[in-house]
Formats: sequence, C-alpha cells, structure tokens
Amino acid sequence: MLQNPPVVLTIAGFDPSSGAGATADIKTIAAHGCYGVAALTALTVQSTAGVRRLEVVDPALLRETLDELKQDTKIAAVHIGMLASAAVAGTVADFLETAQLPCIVLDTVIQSSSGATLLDDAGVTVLADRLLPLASVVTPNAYEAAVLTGVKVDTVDEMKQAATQLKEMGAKAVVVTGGHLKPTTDVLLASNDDCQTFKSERVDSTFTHGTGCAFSSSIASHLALGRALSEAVLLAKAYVTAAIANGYPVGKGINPVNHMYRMKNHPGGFAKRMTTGRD
Ligand code: PXL
Repeated sequence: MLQNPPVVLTIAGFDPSSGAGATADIKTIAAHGCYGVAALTALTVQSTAGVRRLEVVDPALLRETLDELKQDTKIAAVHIGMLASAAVAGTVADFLETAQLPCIVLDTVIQSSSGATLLDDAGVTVLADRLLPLASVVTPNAYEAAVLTGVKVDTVDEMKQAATQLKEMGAKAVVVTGGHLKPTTDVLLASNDDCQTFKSERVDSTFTHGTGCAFSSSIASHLALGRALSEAVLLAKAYVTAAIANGYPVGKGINPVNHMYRMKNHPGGFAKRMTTGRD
C-alpha cells in the first residue's frame, strides 16, 4: 500500500513569479514527494526583475491559518521563510511555542537578492531572540549570518565562527550557506558540534532566483521524510545545484531555479507515467 506523503508546512511570503516564497516552496516540497501546505506572511509585488513593494498579512489572519492547518493535518516538518515584520515574526513564535511541531527549518530571510528589505529591523530582533531557539536548524547565507552575529562573514573560517556564535545565541544547529564562494561551500554545525563542509562546483548560471528558499524547503522535506540533518543538507545542496543548472528563462531579470527539473526525466510528463504505470 502506498504511504501518504508527509505534510510540510511553509510559513512564507508570496512571490508572484514563483521563483521564491510560498509557491516556490510548495514546488520544492512536491518535488521531494511530500505534501506542502502554506501560511502566508506577506504579499509582494515582484517579478524576475525584482521586488517592487510588499504588504504584510494581518497577524491575526496568519495565526488563524496556522491554527486551522495544525488542527487538520499531521505536520511532519515546518519551513519558515520571509516574515516581513516584527508582529508577524512574534505571531509565528507564539504559535510555535505552543504547537510542539517537529523539524523546524528557519531560513533567516532578511533581504532579497535585489536588495529589498524582507524583514524590518525589529523583526530581525524577534527572529534572533525568539525564533532562533525554536528552530531545529537555521540556514542563513553569509550576509544574514553577518547581520545576526554583527561580525563579517565571508570566508569558510568566518562562516564556521558565525555558526558557533549562532549556536551560542540559541540555535540548535546551523547551516551557513556560501553560494558566493568558488567552489560554493556550505558549513553545517550540528547540535553535537560536529562541523562539516559541503562543496560543489559553482554553476555558471543566472537562474538563481529562489536558491535560498529551495535549499531550506528541500532540507525541511528531507527531515519530514525521516532523514538525518547531515544527509538532508547534502541532498538539498545537490537538489539546488541541479535546479540552478536546469533553469530556463521565465522573465527578463534574474530567473528562477527549476524546482521541478526531475520531471524532465519523464518524457510525456507524470500524467503518462501515472496512467500507464511506466516511464
Ligand atoms: O529569497 C528570499 C525571498 C523569500 N520569500 C519571498 C521573496 C524572497 C526574495 O525575493 O520574495 C516571498
């Protein structure tokens, strides 16, 4: 008998171009064979050309959505992306403090790659003080690690130091991503203080919109499927690298990763495979 796919909850903003944010997370979660549900924190006006404006969701509406999903589904993992404001970040912290949910992956979204602010300064304080200790793992990039720790984060050694500092601030485990490095290098500092580095060749591609969301949602999906954190990070890095390499131009700006690249292996698509039972 087929087992039901585990449910992964993403708490994230809406990017209408679906390169980043909740709709991109849902694609990533589906690509891993999990079932995605979403609670929106903000609406953005954006395309591949950049973020124009954002509108924060009413925190009461977000809380009702979270409570509704929690009482209806068995959530196997939680992914947290863009939070927009201190009020929204506080609402998510309030919910998680009582909800007792497993495998919480906190992607510390602060700024878009085009430079738009996606979390206000008061929100960064709530994220650091309240959400960091609630998460099973936090996944800052080098810039976010620098904002959260207050120190420069550029080299692999600095990424390791930042990860140690984030653990001292209450994080259980930390992955600092170094997509800016050549080869790209991610540093995992596990809960038992084991430190691993993950390297992959830098893909020469501009299809990089949404890499952080895809990486953190992939980790959440692997944890939901019962994998250990170090395996989840290894597989998530491989997923994002392939998703960048398989990108195609949707718009005129920084184009999205191809979340569904694995479907290319099935000529005729999933519909044929599901109706015939053959690839
Ligand atoms: O990549 C960070 C990010 C997360 N969530 C939303 C976004 C962005 C970047 O633009 O728009 C909704």
